[in-house]
Parts: sequence; C-alpha cells; structure tokens
Amino acid sequence: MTLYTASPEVRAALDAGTPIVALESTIITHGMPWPQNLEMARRVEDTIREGGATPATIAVIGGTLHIGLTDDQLHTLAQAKNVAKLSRADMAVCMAQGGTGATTVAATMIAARLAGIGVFATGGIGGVHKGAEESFDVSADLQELAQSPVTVIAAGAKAILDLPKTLEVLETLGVPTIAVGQDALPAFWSRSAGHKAPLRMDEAKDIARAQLLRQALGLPGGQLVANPIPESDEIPHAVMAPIIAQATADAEAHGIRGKQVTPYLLQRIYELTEGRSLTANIALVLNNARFGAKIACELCALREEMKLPA
Ligand code: PSU
Ligand code: MN
Repeated sequence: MTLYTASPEVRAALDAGTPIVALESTIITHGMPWPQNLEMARRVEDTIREGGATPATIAVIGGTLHIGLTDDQLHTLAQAKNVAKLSRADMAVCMAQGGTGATTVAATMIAARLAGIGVFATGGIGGVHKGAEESFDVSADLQELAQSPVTVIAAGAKAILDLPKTLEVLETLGVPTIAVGQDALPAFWSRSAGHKAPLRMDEAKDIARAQLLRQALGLPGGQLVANPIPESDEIPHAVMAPIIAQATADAEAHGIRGKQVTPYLLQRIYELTEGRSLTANIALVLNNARFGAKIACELCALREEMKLPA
C-alpha cells in the first residue's frame, strides 16, 4: 500500500536526493483569509525554489495524503470551505473516510517523516495556551516535535500562547528551542516578548549538523528553530500585547474552545490590527522559507559528507 502521493516535482527531488522543504496547509485554510492565503502559498513555494530546494506542501485530499501539491490543488484548497484541520489524532481517520483536511504542524511533521523530509518551514507553531492550567489546551505540535525527526523553522511561538509555559513543556519533552541570530525568543509578529530562548544558533549548517547528531545519538524528535521576523516587518510587542489581550478576552466571551481557538484568535487579531498582522505574518513566513531552504541544502550536503542515508 502506498501511503502517500508525491507531486511530480517532489517525486523527482526524492529520487534524486536533492533538498526538500515541507510546508503545512492549515496556515492556508485556517491561518489566513482568501486570496492572500493563495498568494502567500505560491510565494513561499517560489522562495524555496529560489533557495535551491523543492517545496512540498502537504494536505489530505479525498482521503489521499499528498506531499507536494499542484497549483490547481493549491488553488482549490485555498478557496475550500469546511476543510478539516488535521493533527496527529485525526489524520488517519480523515484518510480512512476519504475526507479532505489541511495539515497542522504536527500532521505535516508526520507526513515529512514518512517521506524522509527533514526540514519544514512555517509561520508559528501551536503551544501552551494562556489559561492552560484550567483548559489543558496544549497543542499536539509540541509532542510531535519530541517524536518526529524534522527541523521546524517558525517565527517563535505566537504571543497568544503562554510563552514561558511553552518553553517549559518543550524542555520537558526534550525539544531544543533554538533562536537564530539573537538571544531572545522571537514572538511571531514581534522579534521579542522579553523571554530568553534556551539555545541560540546563527548558522544553517550548525542547525543541520545538530539534527543529524541528534539522530546519531538515537534521540527521537526534531528541533524548533525560532527565526525572528525581519526588523522592517515587525510589530513591536508593546503594540501587540493589548490587542492579544483583547482577542483572548473575546475568545473567552464567545466560548471558543479546542481546535477553533487558534483560527479565531488569528482572525480577531487581523481585524483588530486592520490587516497589519497579516502583512507581518506573510513577511515572516517568507523569511522562514528562505532560511528553511538553506538548512535543507546544508542537510543534504552534510548527509553526503557523513555518508548518511536520507
Ligand atoms: N500559528 C499561526 N498560523 C497557523 C497556525 C498556528 O500563526 O495557521 C496553525 C498551525 O497549523 C499549527 C496549528 O500547527 O495552528 C496549531 O493549532 P492548535 O493550537 O489547535 O494545535
Ligand atoms: Mn489546542
């Protein structure tokens, strides 16, 4: 049984052993509005190609796990309504029922591991939500980072999350959280929210080497690379903090729970910032795609040097 279908472009890269960067689809269906979502998805793919790697956007369509989407599939998904948001818990159920679903960070990592793709670029990961001591809302993304050997490049964790608690859980799970080019933990729209990252690495090559050494040591799981948004695109934390507080209060007042929490907050913050959060979001994803392609190239070169299989 073949578990997934690779697009022609991704199939060629897998066969040739050339660099590949996985991309999630929940950011398209639940993270950004139409039509900016499609434009972002295409630009991210092009950025990865310009960086010398092959983009592999991942989604479940009609029960089939697709690794690499055609432009038609991307277009359809970006406009589709009522697409499921898939994580570790429901990915196989969606496939068994012939459903269509977008992959979160967790589900994208599962697919990447399956295809032997070691690098994945996105915007933000899920984490420990504010008030988690009451709601127990901790994203399955964190557990996945502890299990699947994929280096995930994100712009840190969004400040809608409880960042110190997110760092604690990552540490408990044995996941390295690595800030790039600075000591502070990037906070998505902002370069910092005043928290220090546990680790710092400035070179893509070192990050690739650390992933290979992790595997050589027999440690499961991946790495979280927290790449700060470029200065010119950042919205300072002092501006974001009251907006995030307002959005969080609105979510509470409307009784938003479970899977709806992250998409609701993103949409509300988009409204409250009059679209500025989306512009920043797109800029940081492109920045992560650029760095992800670099890490994927280094990973390929190192595997060759160390004579490791893909
Ligand atoms: N953060 C964003 N945009 C997103 C998400 C997170 O800035 O689209 C999505 C990702 O797919 C992530 C998921 O894996 O939300 C986390 O959802 P939850 O908190 O329900 O695990
Ligand atoms: Mn959750």
